[in-house]
Amino acid sequence: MQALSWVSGKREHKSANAFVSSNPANNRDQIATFAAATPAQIKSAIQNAKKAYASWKQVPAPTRANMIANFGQLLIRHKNDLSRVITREMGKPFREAQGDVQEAIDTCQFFASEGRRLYGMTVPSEMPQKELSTYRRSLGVFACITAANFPVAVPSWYFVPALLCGNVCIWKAPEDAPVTSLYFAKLLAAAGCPSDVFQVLFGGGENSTGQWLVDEVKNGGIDKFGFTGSTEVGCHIGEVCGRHLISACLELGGKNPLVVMEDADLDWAVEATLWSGLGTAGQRCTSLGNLILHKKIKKNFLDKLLKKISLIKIGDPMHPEVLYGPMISEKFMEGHLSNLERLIKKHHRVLTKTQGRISKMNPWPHWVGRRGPQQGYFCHPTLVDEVQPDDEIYSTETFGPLFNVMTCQNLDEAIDLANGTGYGLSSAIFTQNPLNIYRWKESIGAGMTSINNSTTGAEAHLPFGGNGRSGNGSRQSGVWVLDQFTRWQAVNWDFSQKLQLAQMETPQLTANLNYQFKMNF
Ligand code: UN1
Repeated sequence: MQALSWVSGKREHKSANAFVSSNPANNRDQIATFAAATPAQIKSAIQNAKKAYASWKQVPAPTRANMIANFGQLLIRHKNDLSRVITREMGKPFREAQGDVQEAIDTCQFFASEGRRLYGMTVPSEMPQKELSTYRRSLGVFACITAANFPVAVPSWYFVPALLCGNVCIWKAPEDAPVTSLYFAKLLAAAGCPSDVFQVLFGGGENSTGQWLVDEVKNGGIDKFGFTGSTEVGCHIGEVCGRHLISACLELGGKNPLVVMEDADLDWAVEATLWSGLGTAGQRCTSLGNLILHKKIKKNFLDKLLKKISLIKIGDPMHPEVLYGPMISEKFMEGHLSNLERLIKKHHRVLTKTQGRISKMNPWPHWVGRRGPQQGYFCHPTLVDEVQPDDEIYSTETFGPLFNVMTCQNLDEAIDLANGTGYGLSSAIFTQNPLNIYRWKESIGAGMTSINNSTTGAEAHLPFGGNGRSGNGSRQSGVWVLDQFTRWQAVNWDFSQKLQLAQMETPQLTANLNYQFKMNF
C-alpha cells in the first residue's frame, strides 16, 4: 500500500494543498493535516496501479480471498479503536461507528469464501464435440471516490469485492474522514495487500483530487469508476465514463419515503421513523425524506412521534444515549441551515419548536456532553408538515436532521407520493395487511424496500443501490456486486478436428409438425 501525500501531525502543513481533519463535535480538536494529491501524483498512482495489476490478477482467487479474511480479522481486532477514530473524525455516535466497522467485517466474511467460488458456467453446445464455458475476468484499474458518512462500510463494499476479483484500486478518500481512511488502508496493507494494489489519495472533490481523478478517465488508464455521493456529481462522472466507454458504479442521493398505513402498529412505526429520519443526524443516503401518513392515523401518530422527538438526547457522540451527534463537518451544517432557509415555505407547518444550529441561545433541552454545543456543528431536528408534491422540499435530498410529513388517503396515493420524487434508493411501509404489502412491493420504484422496518440499515449481503436519480442501476454487496468488478468471458472450444459452422450446420432431428393425433378407439 502506498499512502500518497499524507502528512500527519497537528501543525499546519505548509503545502498549498493542505487540509485539516478536525473533530466536528469539538472544533478545537484538530486531528491531523493532510496534503491533497496533485494531478502529477494521480498520474503516477495510475502508472503504479497498472504495473501492479499484471501480477495481482495472476494471484489465485482463494489466495486473494485469504487476504480479505485477514483484513476482516484485523478489523475485528481494531473495531473499537477504529470506531473511536470514526466518531472523533466525522461525528457519528460510537455505537453507529461500531456498526460501520461491523458492516465491513460482514463484507469481508462474505467475500472470504467467495474466493473459492467466483463461479462461471459450463453450457451445452449446439455442435458435437464442442464445449462452451464462461469465466469472470477482472477489469484492471478501479478508481473510486466515497463519502465521509460511512467511512469504513462503504469503501469495504467497493474494495473488498474489487480486490477479490483481481482488480487494483485507487481510492480518493473522503475529505472529512482522512484519518479513518488511512487507518483502513494500513489495515489492508497489514492484511497482506501488496504495495500499489491499493493506493489512497487524499484531497477534496471539486477543483481538487477528486475532480482530477475523474479527469484522468479520458486518458485511458482507468478501467472502472465507483462513486458514492451526490446525484449532481454522479451524473458528471457517469457522463465522463460513458463518453470513454467505462462503466461506473454510482450510489447517489435519495428522498426515501416511509409510509404508515391505518392498520400499522403505530409505536413500532414511530420508533422506525425516529431512527430513519434522525439517526446519523439524517446523513445517510438511506435516511427518511418523506414521511407519508394515512389520514386516519396522522394526528395520533404525530402526537406520539413529536413526544418521542422532544425527549431525544443530542450531543457528545461518545455518550451512549445520544440519538445523534454533530453534522459531519461545518460544510454539512451550512448545507442543512441553507436548506431550512431555502426550502421551507409559508404554507408549510414546522412541527418542531426549535430549528437550526444548537447553541446556548438556541438550546436543545436534552443536550448531553461536557462541552457546550457551540464548539461543534450540532443541529435541531426539524419536521415539516403540509408538504405538497410540487414543493421543492418534496424532491430535494436534504442530508440533515430534517424530514417532511405528507398525508395520503389510501395505498395508491401513498405509492404515487413515494415514487414521485425522481429518486429511488430506499423506502419503507408500515402495515399489517398482506395485500398492501404485496401491492407495495410490486409498485415501489426504489431499489430497496423495508416492510415494517426503517428506511436505513440495509444488511451487507443484499443488493444495495437505487434507480432514477439514485444511481444508474448498479448494485453493490452480496453476489450481485461481482458483476461490477468482473466481465464475463465466453469460451467455445471445438474438439472435432474440423470447422463446424454454428447455426448453419447445427444437427437437427426431423419432425412432422403437421402431425395429428387421432383417437380411433
Ligand atoms: C450510505 O448512506 O451511503 O443501509 C450507506 C444503511 C447503511 C448504509 C448506508 N447500511 O443505512
